[in-house]
Amino acid sequence: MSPRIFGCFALIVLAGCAQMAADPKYYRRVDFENLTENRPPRGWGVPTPGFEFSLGQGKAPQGQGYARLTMKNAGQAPFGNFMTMIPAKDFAGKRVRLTAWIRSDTPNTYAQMWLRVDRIDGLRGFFDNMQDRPVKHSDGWVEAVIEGPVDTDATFVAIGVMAISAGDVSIDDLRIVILESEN
Ligand SMILES: [Ca+2]
Repeated sequence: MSPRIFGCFALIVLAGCAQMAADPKYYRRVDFENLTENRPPRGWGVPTPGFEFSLGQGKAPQGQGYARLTMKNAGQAPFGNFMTMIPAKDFAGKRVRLTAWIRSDTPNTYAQMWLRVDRIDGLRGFFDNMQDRPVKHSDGWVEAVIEGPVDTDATFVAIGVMAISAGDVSIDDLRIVILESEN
């Protein structure tokens, strides 16, 4: 994804993350329960041509609802992305842990969660996109975890889930926990 797309998306997201369900254990949580429209929760988006967001209902890792990132038009992008950007001011200088249930719904498609720390002046902080441990179709639902440091000069923490190699993935119960500083 180009920096320009990320930049535009940040403007959309600034006010949006408050819509994630309140839970004292989590800084943010989105569990896809009690949603009725096939569009991303407020503050989230699918900025990838050829991919769409929809709601799944039924047997889910958490509750009855989950999210689906679905490829509608093949060949428009090498991967699809469901993502948001969270202002980092509340937890700069600490560690963050992102957890979610993810599943590849299509053979030869990988589901990969990711987290990227953006710093001032375009500098890049911690980044993990599960390149070394993609979730395969045969794995079923997998609880993915990414944990890393948030720099003291961090501006945003971008998080998301990708469908790699043109296919569909499902997502449920994204949770963010802020951990104490390493120091
Ligand atoms: Ca759920």
